[in-house]
Amino acid sequence: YIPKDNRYSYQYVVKLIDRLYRNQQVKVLVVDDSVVSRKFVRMLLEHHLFQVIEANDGEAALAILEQEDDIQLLITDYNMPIIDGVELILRVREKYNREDIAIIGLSNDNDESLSAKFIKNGANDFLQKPFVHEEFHCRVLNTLDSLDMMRNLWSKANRDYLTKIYTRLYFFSEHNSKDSENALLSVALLDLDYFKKINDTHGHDVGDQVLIEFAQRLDNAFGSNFTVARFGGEEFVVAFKGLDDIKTTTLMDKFREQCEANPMQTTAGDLVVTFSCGVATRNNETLDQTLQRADELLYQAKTAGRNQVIR
Ligand code: GH3
Ligand code: MG
Ligand code: MG
Ligand code: MG
Repeated sequence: YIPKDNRYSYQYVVKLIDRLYRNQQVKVLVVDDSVVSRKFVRMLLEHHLFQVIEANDGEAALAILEQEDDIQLLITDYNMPIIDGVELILRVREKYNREDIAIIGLSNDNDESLSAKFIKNGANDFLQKPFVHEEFHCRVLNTLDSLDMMRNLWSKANRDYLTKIYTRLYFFSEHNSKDSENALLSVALLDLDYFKKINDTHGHDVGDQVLIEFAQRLDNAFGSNFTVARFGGEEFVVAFKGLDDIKTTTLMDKFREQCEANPMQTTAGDLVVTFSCGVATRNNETLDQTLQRADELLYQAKTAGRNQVIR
């Protein structure tokens, strides 16, 4: 697989070998109405160990995308019956962002504006047929590299580095959209009680252990049905979609009791950690305003003696 041509840099070859290992896990969907073209692209891809899936038209491609999870790259021809490659890309991009799937357009059409058309409508790259094999491989490699980079950046932005639960950014991107404005939503804002004392008494590292353990407990309790995020320092937030403040408070209070009853195991020994919580339901207002009200209730819970949930 290593190009014999010495014009390829050492770095390129290293990159190529590294990719060959990973390519075996990468699914590529090849869409072309011509069997010959499809088989040719398949052959090039399989030469680099990719998993290849074929579709002979746009509709079939859309159906495969529905069924197969995690197709990383879509390579599509332009001229096809019913829907052409550009139309296909438009439809794919309605559902899949650039961090979900990468797209390369192919065509032997002489239309000079075709590459711009493909790229403007959501393709990452375009190749004019016939092409040199090495160019095909270089472009596939570059496209997948940028997909990896994008996915990497997204997961860094969405997951908190210390606790691994969602970030505040993710929380807002999930629940701050216009179309979710009228849906029933309650938020619970949690703040650990006397957390500074844990840091001061046992050190920052033990404080970190508590944060990790607490985040894990919260995520285990609510993460599979609701959005659980770290809001900042030792503050956490849960979005209870479809629940009113009464149901939310009941759930949160049960969790509070469990927390109090189960000390956390740390390198400084078992520690009982409690939290205070404010619960508010969205009521014709922005998410910020709901959180503001939850924060006021949280403050009330603190002044009323901590270790309680107030709605
Ligand atoms: P209260 O019951 O009123 O909430 O008191 P508290 O001590 O929990 O509140 P305070 O806001 O005074 O302290 C929060 C502390 O959390 C201060 C900060 O140093 C610490 N903290 C914030 N982020 C981290 C972190 O990532 N790791 C550790 N170990 N500590 C953190
Ligand atoms: Mg065609
Ligand atoms: Mg705090
Ligand atoms: Mg606190």
